[in-house]
Amino acid sequence: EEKYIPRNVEEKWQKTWEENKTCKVTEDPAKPKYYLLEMFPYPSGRIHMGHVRNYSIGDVIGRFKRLRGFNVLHPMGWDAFGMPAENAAIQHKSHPAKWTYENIAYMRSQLKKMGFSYDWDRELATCDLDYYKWEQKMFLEMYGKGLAYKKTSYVNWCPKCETVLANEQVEDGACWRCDSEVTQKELEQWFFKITDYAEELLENTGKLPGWPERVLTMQRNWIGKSYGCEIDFPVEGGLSKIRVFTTRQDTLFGATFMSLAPEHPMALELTTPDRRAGVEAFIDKVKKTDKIRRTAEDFEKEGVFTGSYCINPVTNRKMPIYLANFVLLDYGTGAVMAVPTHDQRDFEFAKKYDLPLQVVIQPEGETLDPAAMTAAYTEIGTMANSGPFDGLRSDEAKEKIADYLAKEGIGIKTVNYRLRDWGISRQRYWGNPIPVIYCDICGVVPVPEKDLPVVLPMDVEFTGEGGSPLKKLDSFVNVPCPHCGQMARRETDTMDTFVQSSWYFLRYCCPDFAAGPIDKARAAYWMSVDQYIGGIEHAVLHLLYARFFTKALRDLGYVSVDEPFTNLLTQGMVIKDGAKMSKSKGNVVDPDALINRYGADTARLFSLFAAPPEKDLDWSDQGVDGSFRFLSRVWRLVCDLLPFVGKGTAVDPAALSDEALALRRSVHKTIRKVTDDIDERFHFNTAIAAIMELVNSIYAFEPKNAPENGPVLTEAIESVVIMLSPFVPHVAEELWESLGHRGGVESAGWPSFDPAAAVDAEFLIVVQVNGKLRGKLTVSVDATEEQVKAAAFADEKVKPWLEGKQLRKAIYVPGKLLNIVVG
Ligand code: ANZ
Ligand code: ZN
Repeated sequence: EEKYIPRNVEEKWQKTWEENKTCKVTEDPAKPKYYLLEMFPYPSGRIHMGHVRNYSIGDVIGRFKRLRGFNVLHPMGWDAFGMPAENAAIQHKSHPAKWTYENIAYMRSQLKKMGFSYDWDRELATCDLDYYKWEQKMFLEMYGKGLAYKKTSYVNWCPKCETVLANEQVEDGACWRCDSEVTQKELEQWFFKITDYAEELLENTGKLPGWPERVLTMQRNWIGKSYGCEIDFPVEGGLSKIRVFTTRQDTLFGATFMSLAPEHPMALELTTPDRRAGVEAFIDKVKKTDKIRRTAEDFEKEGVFTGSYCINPVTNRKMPIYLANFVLLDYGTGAVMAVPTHDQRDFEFAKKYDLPLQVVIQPEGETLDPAAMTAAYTEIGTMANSGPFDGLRSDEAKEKIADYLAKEGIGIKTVNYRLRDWGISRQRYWGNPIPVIYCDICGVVPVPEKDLPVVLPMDVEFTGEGGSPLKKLDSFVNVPCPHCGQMARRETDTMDTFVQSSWYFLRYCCPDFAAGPIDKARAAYWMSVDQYIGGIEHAVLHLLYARFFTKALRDLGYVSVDEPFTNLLTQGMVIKDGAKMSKSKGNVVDPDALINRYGADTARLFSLFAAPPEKDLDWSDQGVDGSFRFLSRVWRLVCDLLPFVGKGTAVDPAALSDEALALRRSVHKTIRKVTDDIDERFHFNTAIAAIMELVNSIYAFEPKNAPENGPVLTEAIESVVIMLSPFVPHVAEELWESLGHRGGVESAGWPSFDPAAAVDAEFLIVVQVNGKLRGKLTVSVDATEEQVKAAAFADEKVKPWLEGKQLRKAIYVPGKLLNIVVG
């Protein structure tokens, strides 16, 4: 063909790949495996540029590894349960299943148009019965091991939507969907005991060198391990004690009041009758505030006095007991010994309610006056007003005070984690039913394995009111107790969609396995994922849940690895006009339009060339155009070369002209650079730039029609085509075929780098001054006359003969001789 018409080329090759199942893989023990995974999309309706970028990055790696002889598992599927399907159903009077599967069909066709090298035989959607039924089985096994359990907890609740909201769905205290005021509601919820794995999850962050440090740090902070003490404070005039958790037992002598979470179980019993009304009103108010806001640094600290006191166990000082909005029930013990001189929140609180200040840590060479303090002193210093510990450095006193408390029976050393158990109950329809039944007689009864799966019924109504429609479906709710046969009620909550994304990478290993969720042998062959690619927004939740699930499934005997993802790449965003592409900003570029105008190869090339994967990609129409022009240029080059290439035999370096040697040198230097850039750094942009340069060198090379140059030109252009194939697979296949090959680029293998061919050739230049040999220079063959002269004038042996003389002329015989004439 004369002209590069992407549509023709792309349709042809996509059809060929589909028919031949080019990317289908099996567990071939003879080949090294490579498991490549990109985070699967939510089937929202259409793919966006973020997907194009994410999946193009993955596809380069996948195709590259295939060319290098790896058995590459590169699957794709759909994270298909979730809220938007339900909202769409309410809006369009449709069904979430219909909406979801239609979206999947369209988005699948879009991904196919991009030419991604997926093994489509392994495709799955998490809303497929054949997927979620296995999750129910695993849930029940986790329940059996105590890893899934039920407890009441406070949740964000929208009274209008009648549903629990995740913290991310609460915007300024209001429901993201209907804008009603969000309240806190006590609800029975199912939890996964991720806290059982807190220590291993934390420790293993040190064993993931292939993860970005930023993500590991975020996970460590999320797990939030603190070392400290639990200390008991006797309540004045009673038998009860208040237990606090502190990481700063060195400040114990400075604790002047007590702050409890408003939801603390002792709150009301500590409240004196005269204060009851005020305290109850305060508790009510705080319960309505979401926790993220409550703990924000700039959130106004507020509290209320209960009327009771406790006793500081080391100073015997009376401490008023307050309820404070910034103390959370579910961290530590829900009670804080307040040290206003050394904790900023306590300081602000004490100032507001005029509570006493006692300094117990003095800065180096200074004596703080509590009355003059404008902020808490939170650094290390010298202990003061602390009895036997005075004069010690505060960090050393920590250990000594902990020992002292233990000896006196006042406190114990503890470790505390910020990580909470994972609440998975959602009062929603479009999700995986939690397979339990509630019986008035037998209590919580797991659905017996023989009765699995609990099928999500299709015949429900979507009114948008009154919470989950499952609740109103009698045929679903009313079931006999599997234990005693009495009528009982089925759980109507479904699982958080993060549960499905916590093990989909395991199901990809064996998507057709009918005997259980995971075929151990096949999973053992593929796991762990060698390269995982996705957005940084999943740094904690998804990536932590998936790590937890892998460990839990390991302990249930399903997998043999400890960690799911060996290497993680977090790609940057796609931005346009300085902002993330989004509908609300109106700066969206639609992939379909791009493909129709330029073709998938251009879309891929641009998104790979414009920035390295981790960086944000700045959209540029000229950049897209440039990518298209480059591909056209390669196309033309191949057409131009067709008469001269493929005719000769192997390259014989001894028979080559200097120009041919130079071209060959460029070829092999480029192979080396592109290989390193792709394999080690994922610097696709610089790899592409190097290929572009090589294309320029081939254009410039002459004479193209000399028969002896055929082999070098063939090697050069074939290398270009193979090296381009991971980036722009369709056009590369087409050019490969037109160069006379059958069987696809992949069968060619990645070009190998010949170090000998890449070595810069050098010449020995003889330097004469006034006809006499005065020096010898070694210079690169590429050196210009100017460079040779400069080197000669700077040469230590030559220099003395030029000193104090007038330069008359310098005659250069390229590659041989420089004659300098001085007078
Ligand atoms: C006394 C103290 C004095 C504290 C001082 C700090 C500085 P991390 O490091 O995050 O674990 N705390 C304990 N439980 C709390 C709760 N449920 N809600 C809010 N705050 C709570 O934080 C531990 C510190 O956070 C503890 O140490 C406690 O305040 C507070 F100069 O105790 B500290
Ligand atoms: Zn029963």
